[in-house]
Amino acid sequence: MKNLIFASLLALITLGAYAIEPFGPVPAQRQLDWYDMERYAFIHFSINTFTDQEWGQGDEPAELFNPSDLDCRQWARVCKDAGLKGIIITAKHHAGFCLWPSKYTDYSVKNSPWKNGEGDVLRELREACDEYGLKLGIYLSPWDRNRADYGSPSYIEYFRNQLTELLTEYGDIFEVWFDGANGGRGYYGGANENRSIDRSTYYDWPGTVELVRSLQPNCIIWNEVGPDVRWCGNEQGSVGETNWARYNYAAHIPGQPGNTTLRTGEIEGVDFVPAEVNVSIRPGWFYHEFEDLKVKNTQKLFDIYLNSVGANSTWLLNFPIDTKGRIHHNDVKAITDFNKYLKRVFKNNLAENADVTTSGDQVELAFKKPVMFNLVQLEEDIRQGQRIDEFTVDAKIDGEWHVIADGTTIGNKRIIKIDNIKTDGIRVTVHTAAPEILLPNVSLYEAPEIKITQEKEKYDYDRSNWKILQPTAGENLSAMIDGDKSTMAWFDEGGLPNQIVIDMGQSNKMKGFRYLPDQGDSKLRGIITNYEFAVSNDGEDWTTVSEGEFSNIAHNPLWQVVRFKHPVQGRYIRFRGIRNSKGWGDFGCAEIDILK
Ligand code: FUL
Repeated sequence: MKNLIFASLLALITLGAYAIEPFGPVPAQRQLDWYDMERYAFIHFSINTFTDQEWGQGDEPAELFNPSDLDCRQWARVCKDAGLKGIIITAKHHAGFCLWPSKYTDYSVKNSPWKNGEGDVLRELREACDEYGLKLGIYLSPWDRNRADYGSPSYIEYFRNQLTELLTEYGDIFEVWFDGANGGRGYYGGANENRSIDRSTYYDWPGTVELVRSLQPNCIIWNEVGPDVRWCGNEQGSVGETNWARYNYAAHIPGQPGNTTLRTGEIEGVDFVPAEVNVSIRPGWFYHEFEDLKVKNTQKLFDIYLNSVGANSTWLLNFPIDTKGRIHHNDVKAITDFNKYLKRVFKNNLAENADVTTSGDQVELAFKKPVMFNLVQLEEDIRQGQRIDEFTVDAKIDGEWHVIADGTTIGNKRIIKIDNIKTDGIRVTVHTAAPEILLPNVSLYEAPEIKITQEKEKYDYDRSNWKILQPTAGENLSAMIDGDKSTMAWFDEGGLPNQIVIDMGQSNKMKGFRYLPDQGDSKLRGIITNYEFAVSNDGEDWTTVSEGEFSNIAHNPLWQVVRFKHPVQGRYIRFRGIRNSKGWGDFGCAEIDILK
């Protein structure tokens, strides 16, 4: 018979009173503090903001960094008003440009026209965060496309010197974010070549972890697989339905393709490494004017909330800073509307006045009069380990129990959305392998319906007469122009480079093109990262109008929009894939489109 302990709805019982033994790995205080933050902001701002890119190459001149009206206080005010508890800023993104005047490089704000090179974005943000009572965190990209020595040991020293600057000169830092991305090619001080590093050894992460611990022991270290917090495995805004904070930190290397444990954690894990959900309020991480109308709405943001905070994670929500140096007013409106909605949803805990009884592995709530709800919130006390591996929620309808929700893990907080239901009572049954059953706190809410206007995908030209001339063999070829984002064309004959050639049936003016990669769950099939785009009037003589890279497409497989320097005219288009995200030979295309 297991001991039964119920962290009561009515009285706050501290674990201390029960002397519960730890079960499995337990969180450090810094991780509990981090869970409590629930929602905090990411800020993407760098040289890329001024070049309209997601990833800079590292050779963009520092002179381009010139916000006309930078205002970190606006960022802090927006975040504070929206209930966000901190801000993590891209102090250095992959292009290597530094938002603070680092003494270890010239590639920083000190060589930009902004404030005549006297400015320091980190300093201004620190002050703004202090003024608004927000915590400050730092994103420092390990991959650096500017540095000539990237790939050799001296770069690690450079990286750690910069980290030391950031952790000693800008006050308390609540989280450091070491992005795992490495796309190979870069400027690298003029070498302009491909550089791959051995992810398991090159960065010597244990050394960097030790450095952070010695400088700021309370700082959370985010790296793809931990040690304090792990990535949730995608950039779309959700973690797995099963989500353990238990994880085997030492068994994983950042950047392993197809690492599904990022989403689920590991029941057998010996380390406490919860997942964090990072997602942008717009499709991209950096600001692009063409995304001004693509800001996520309340419905989308609420879904993400349920799949992050409501799924035993926290939510790191990105705001791209625009060229003025501000959060765009559309994004401000979106987060403000969402926060208002969230407040309405969680205003009344409908379980508050219920009669609560517990027995064995069950907690039962009886209502004085029937209660209508559509959200069930369960909270596990995780201080001595995350224990529950299965739960069921039943509702009493006409005197009989019916299952209304079930699942696996609960963790810090689990919120389950169900259809509206009116009932006299509910019961929650849990299972754990631990010797004591720690019943979860139970709350119920009713989320008001959100009116959504479905945005329809728009195509500038009618594509119904387009003829696919190449490839001639492959799967579902017409899917690339069928307007259905969920279907895709796929071919691999001959390997990459390989191409799509289309006859549009008439000569069109083109300002650019768009490519949508595979939208399937596996996100593995033929995602093109490097391309060439050419046009022709006769299908024989071709002019290349654009070539380049689709940055971050593997993790964020969105529409890739390419605008040509000048509009071009032609009847035939040729989209050539040079490389894909796996280094394999296949080519996938959910849609291909041109811009008028
Ligand atoms: C990714 C990066 O490559 C993106 O540019 C962005 O910073 C995102 C948060 O992480 O891996």
